[in-house]
Amino acid sequence: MIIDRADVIVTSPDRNFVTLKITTSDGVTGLGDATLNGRELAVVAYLTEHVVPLLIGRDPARIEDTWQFLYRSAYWRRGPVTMAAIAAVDVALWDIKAKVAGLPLYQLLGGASRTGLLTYGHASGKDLEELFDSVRDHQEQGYKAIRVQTGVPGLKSIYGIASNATFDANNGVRYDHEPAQRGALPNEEDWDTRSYLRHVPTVFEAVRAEFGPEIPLLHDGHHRMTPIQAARLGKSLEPYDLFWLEDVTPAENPEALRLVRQHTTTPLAIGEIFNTVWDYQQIIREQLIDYVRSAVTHTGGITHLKKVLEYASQYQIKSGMHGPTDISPVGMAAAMHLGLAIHNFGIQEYMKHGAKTDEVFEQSFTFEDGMLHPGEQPGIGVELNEQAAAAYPYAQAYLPYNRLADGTVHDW
Ligand code: CS2
Ligand code: MG
Repeated sequence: MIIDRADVIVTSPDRNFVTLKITTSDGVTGLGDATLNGRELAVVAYLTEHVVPLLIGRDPARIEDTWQFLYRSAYWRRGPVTMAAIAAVDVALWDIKAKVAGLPLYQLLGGASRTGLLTYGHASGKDLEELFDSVRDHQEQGYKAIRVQTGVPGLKSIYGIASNATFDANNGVRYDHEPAQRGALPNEEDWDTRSYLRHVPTVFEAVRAEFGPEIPLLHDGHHRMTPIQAARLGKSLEPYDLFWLEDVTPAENPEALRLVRQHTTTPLAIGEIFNTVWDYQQIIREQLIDYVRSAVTHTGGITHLKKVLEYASQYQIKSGMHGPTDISPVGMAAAMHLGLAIHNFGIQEYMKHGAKTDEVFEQSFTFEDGMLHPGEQPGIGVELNEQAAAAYPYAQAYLPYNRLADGTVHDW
């Protein structure tokens, strides 16, 4: 059996997705997610022009060898585009190997280490009333853990608030916060860290008063604070016992987390914009994080993220895989198979996709009683309806960016 063909399929049901479909000479197919939000076409070009020609004729069973070949023969290593392209090939080959074995993928990764995957959903509101409604709505959907994002008085639009812009963009269907907005240019948003730092602790105080001490609560600082501001936020949120505080400060500077650790015991999650184990070496070795946030889609696939998580397990650091809507159902399924098999699973992010996306990606994974499960279908358990996909052509979309009151560009 050899790799006979590889197709790069771009579709935009509720948002843009890039999927690699590998087909073997025996007609077995495998899917891999290569969606890089707001830069989708860069990965399409990398795959189409530079990777697909190298795959034809290869033995699909040699996954590790193919990974090393694509990583080392490129000479130019790492980075979001390269590692999303390699991830798509990797997951598609694991999908094929599991189908050939007639087993759900998690069985090839060591079998199930748990009955299901604790999951968190995104509750948000520009004010407390809207936020409380959103928390209740997610609890009714079955979520046992809730990420809380809130509007900040004085700021027009802010990351993570579903009611901001997404309503109209989806024909009036309320849809979880979809950060990438369709259009020729990125939206500009405003930001002020001091008003945010004053406001967020009051919101968590109110949420705990309303919903009690047990429910696991998470918050995403979304890369916006300086190290000392991040330390202050972590400390001010300690009374509210967060499950984690995510991306408190831009991840490029691992030293920053030492200062944060000095001041707070609030658990820290980092890594959704990381692409390789080398991004994690220092912060894992120095015990500066508690959760690895990488997604399979952005970290070189199952082959590489499994190595990151095995390294993390030596430091009792757990997984907290990235699972927003810009990770396709293929990427989500891959994350679930890995999450079910590894020992150091922590929690899985899960933003539900829209109806059009569910039409394009036929999924066998389940979400019951707040737990995800990849299902028992051979492979990863997701198939692509190419006819439906063709009905939704690519639509340019960008993530927003921030400017401070004085016009300075700031982390979004
Ligand atoms: C976020 C994402 O879910 C999260 O934790 O950080 O929504 C992120 O903004 C998007 O994935 C960017 O594409
Ligand atoms: Mg995040």
